[in-house]
Amino acid sequence: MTVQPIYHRIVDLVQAEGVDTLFGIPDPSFFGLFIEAERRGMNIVSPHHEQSSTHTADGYYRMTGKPVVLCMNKGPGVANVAAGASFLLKENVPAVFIMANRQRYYEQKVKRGKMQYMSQPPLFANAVKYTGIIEYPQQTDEIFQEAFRVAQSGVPGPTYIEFPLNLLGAKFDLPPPPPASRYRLVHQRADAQSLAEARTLLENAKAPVLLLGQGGFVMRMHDALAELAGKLACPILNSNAVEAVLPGMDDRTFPYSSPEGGQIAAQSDVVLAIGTELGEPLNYGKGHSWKEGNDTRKWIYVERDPTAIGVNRPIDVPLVGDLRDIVPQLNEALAGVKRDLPAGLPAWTKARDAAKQALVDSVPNTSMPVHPGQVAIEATRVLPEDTIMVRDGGGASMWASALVQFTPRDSMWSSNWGAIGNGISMAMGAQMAVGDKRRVVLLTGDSAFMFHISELETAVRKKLPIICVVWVDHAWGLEAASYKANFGENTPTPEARWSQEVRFDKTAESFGAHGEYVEKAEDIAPAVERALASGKPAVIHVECDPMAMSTFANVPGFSEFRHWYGEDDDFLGVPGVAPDGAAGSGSGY
Ligand SMILES: Cc1ncc(C[n+]2csc(CCOP(=O)(O)OP(=O)(O)O)c2C)c(N)n1
Ligand SMILES: [Mg+2]
Repeated sequence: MTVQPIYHRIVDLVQAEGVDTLFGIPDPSFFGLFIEAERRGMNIVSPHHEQSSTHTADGYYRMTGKPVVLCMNKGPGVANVAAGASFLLKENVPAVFIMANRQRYYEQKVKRGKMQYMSQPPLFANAVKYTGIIEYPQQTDEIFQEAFRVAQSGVPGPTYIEFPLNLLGAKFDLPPPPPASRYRLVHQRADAQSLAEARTLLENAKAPVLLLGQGGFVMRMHDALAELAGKLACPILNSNAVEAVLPGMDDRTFPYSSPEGGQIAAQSDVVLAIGTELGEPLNYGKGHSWKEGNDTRKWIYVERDPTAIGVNRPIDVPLVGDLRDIVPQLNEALAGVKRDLPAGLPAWTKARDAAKQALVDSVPNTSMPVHPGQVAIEATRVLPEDTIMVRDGGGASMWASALVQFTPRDSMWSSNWGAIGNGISMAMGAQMAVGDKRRVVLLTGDSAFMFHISELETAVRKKLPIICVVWVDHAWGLEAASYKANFGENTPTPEARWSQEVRFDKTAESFGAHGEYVEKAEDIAPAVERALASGKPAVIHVECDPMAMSTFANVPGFSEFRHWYGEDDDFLGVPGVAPDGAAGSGSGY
């Protein structure tokens, strides 16, 4: 045993969880930690705003399935990350925040004017699953272990450790920390009886369906899930969180929010739901497309959190546990089950592909002004097949989703929180996770891109060659559309539009990234190819038709999007349809 300072002990504790990266801005509370972490070969990633580090951590998590650790500077730094903590809670990211603060002495100090001091935990009261303040050095191990335990139990989410300055001098003389399996549940398997019931239901099902959420992808279970889908020989419905398709499952995967997806849901008699919270956008598994047959349809639900069972809808067979354990269990339980793909599958696949082709054909292919749909088609047709897709923004993001020209194996966006502005940072996190093995594309609206545009410097510094395709209408386009939908075509649209002067290609170049400026549709693909070849972070500024970007007309998926807020006919999540003539009846958000 050797005497070690507290910050070495903290590195030991996070390494016991397999963490290899720390996110945060340097600060006296963390100097010793960062120096020791870097000495041990860990990656330290400093953002230009605390909030954006949560999005980078999120992107990294979604491509590794491993918990993330963020170190926040006392006072204003911690306060700046409050929005990011909410984001991680809503997006189910197991993040451990190490929040610096001044000495605990200040907590009860009555005198006014405390510089960089605030009682911090109340800021996070609704955003973290656990708060531990290290009052005494000997509590360090147990508080860290509890933070990792809670972050990764049940629905994953953020936890909060307060690390006051008075601890910096603490020294330890302890054996190395134990592996995670000694202090928390690292495997959570389903019970044998429920597995047997699941097998019976699936074996006897006439029209089973596999309903996939983002969880299976985040947990890197692509291959085991593909094996399961193969055994079940059934269609796969992707929740709205997912645009990725399991390897080899292209012919049988459908978005839930599509005509074919709706038909598949309606005719199904057994649903196996994995990695989804069965939330509003899935109409709780009982409204909208599920309505038909709801009384007799059986549900098998793989879910870590026992308190989620039966909440959004009744569940016939709960498989409570970690999908990383349960999917292999299901594969084993289904050994010997022989099923044939449904006879109707080719017709659905054909209809799905024909609808996409019809959508492609409906996009005006004029050279100028560039139609937003054209950006999606031209930018994504030249990307490598294994590109990771990140989406951000309003209308741009919807066009991108509907018209992407390759089949992503991994995709991400703020599907639960419905936030914008996280794109650049999230793309960087995804790129960090895959190194130089795969490329990451960010398909984004211009306003969303501006939130954390300073992170282009981080992308350059950390050598993260993300490709950012920016739909530029110099506007909050979807909000302009919403003004019109609510107040008529000729309505004023206060603050929906901003400067025509902005040039993202030049901004990119000023940060040392690759920049492209495009005004004509035929120039998009060559610009993306040059960006890929540059090997640098790249920004492709595409000037888009501002008219096409400020209307809901023809925005793909918009009519389905209106159903995303709960059960059928709900209006903004409130039971009941919109009152006649109510503001907002023209738009569902
Ligand atoms: C953090 C956050 N702020 C605001 C919104 C509401 N919002 C959704 S889309 C949108 C407009 C986005 O504009 P842009 O990124 O330029 O995309 P466009 O619609 O122009 O394609 C806004 C303000 C949100 N979802 N999240
Ligand atoms: Mg815009």
